[in-house]
Formats: sequence, C-alpha cells, structure tokens
Amino acid sequence: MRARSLGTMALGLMLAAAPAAAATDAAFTDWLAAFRSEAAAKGITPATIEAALTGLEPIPRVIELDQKQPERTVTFDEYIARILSPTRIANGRAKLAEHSAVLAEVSQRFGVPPRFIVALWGIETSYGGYTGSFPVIGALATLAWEGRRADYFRGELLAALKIVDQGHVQPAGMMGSWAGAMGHSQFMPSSFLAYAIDWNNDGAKDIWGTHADVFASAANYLKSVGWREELTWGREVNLSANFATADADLKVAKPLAAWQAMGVRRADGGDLPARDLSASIVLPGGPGGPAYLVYDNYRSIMRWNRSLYFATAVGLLADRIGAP
Ligand SMILES: [Ca+2]
Repeated sequence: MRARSLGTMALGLMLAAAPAAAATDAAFTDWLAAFRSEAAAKGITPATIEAALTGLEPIPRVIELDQKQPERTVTFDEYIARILSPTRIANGRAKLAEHSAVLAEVSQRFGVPPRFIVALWGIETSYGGYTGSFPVIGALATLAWEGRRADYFRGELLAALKIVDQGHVQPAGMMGSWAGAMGHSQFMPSSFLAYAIDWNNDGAKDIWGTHADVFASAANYLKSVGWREELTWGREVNLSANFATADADLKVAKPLAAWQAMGVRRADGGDLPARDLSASIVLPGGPGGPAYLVYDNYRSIMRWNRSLYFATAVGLLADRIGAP
C-alpha cells in the first residue's frame, strides 16, 4: 500500500499527493526508528547512525525506478553493439595506457590481466564517467522500506553503515546507482566489505575516486571467485551444422579435444587449442546467434553479474582493448 501511494505520486497523479506524502512520511519515520535500533544492536556506532540516518527521507525516484517495467528485451546483438562501441574501445585503450603502471602491479598481485580490469570498469561505469548520482544510504533505505526485495536491501543498508563505520567514506560521499551499486566498480556494499582493497595504503578503500583502489578491488573480486591466471575467458567459435543446441549450456563442460571431435572450430576455421582444458559452449543470443567456447574465468565474470550478455561483453571488450 505504501509503495502504491508513492508510485502514484511518481507518475504525476498529484490529486492526493499532500495527504499521501504525510502518511508516507510517518510510515517511513517509524520504519527508520526500528532500523536504527537494529543497526545499534548489530554494532553500528552511534556516531555513524547519527551521521548516516538522521533526517533521512525516502527517494521517490528510487521507488519509481524499482517499479518500472522493462521496456523491451534488448537482443544480444544490440547489447554487444552498444558495449563494443568505437568510443568505448578507444577509451579503453587509452585508459589501459594511462594507468599501465598501477594496472601492472595489481595484475601481478591478483593474476588478472589489466585488459579484464579495464573492460569491467568500462562496462560498469564507462571508465568512471558514469558512477551514479544517488546517495546510496538514502536509496538503500528507500528500497529496504518499500522495495520488492526489502530483506536484501536491509542487509545492504547495514553493510553500507559498516563501511561508514570503518571510515572509508563519509555518508555524503557514498554515491551510486538507484539500487545501491557504488563507485567506479559498482560494488554493492556487501561486495565492498568482501572484496574492496586499499591499494594505495592511505587507510581508505576508495572505489569512488582512487584508481588504484578501484583496479585492485575489481581484480580481488575476480581472484576471490576463482579467476585462473593461466586462462583467458574464451573465444568465438563455429559450430558444426549438426551441433545439438542442448550442449550449449554452462552445465555441459567437456575437454577441448571432445569439442574439437564434435566439429567445434575457431571462428577462422582453425583447430581448437591443443590444451587439456575444460570448456563449455554458450549461445548468448540463442540458437543461430554467435557461439562462444568459454573457460572457468567466464564463470568468474558471471559471479560479478549473472548474465551471459555481460560476461561475453567483458571478454570481447577485454580482447579489443588489450592483446589477448
Ligand atoms: Ca586507498
């Protein structure tokens, strides 16, 4: 009910706006009081609770975006064309060169090649150009109060308060997307707590403004979810005419030699690498679309974002901006 009254306001049906807003404010104030008690019981310091939650109000635009229906499904080809734009590729090459020294250090430490770190950065926020304009604590409180996944966002809000408690960022500087993804790498607060790194050793894990921290945090994330230094992500392949679509599934893993025997070839027609590796075939755009042979690192990218579109785009962009 609360959600509906605010959603109606957001749609511009303003007749009942004044009384609805008053009722909403009272409901949110009650919710916030209960949440403050929970945060204190879970060890968040009074200073952080005071700084982060006092005077907080729900953000109508966040509710509107949470309730928005997807306009239509973007096809894989459309998605890839947008991600692999000439501008993003050119900017990625420039960023790779500009930050080559620190990327080399980070890559050495975590075993993730610079091109993948830069590709993730480029896809998440256009290399930091587009990191989100919402105050994360206000956005998460809004979603924890009224959202469809209130329990999840309540946990993320508590994680956000822990980050403030640890002194990495002031509440006012904690900016991100409407759904709480923060900084250059768009980490949710729980991911920040698990993976963020203070690479430049200034005491703050700063994914909002310190490139070294952004790169190390992204690489640490991939390393922590199983990235294997000796592998790349995968490659585009050609399938034989009688290839069974059911075999194109991340649950189906076979040695490269088995795929080779089944008629899978490199995109240029050449044989698959003669290495003893397990791989899967994916068809992000469905049957008839491009096919990719993918290694375990592709699964690691999917731990970042569980989407075949996303994981394939990261791999393709990485290969365009840096030598595979
Ligand atoms: Ca730092």
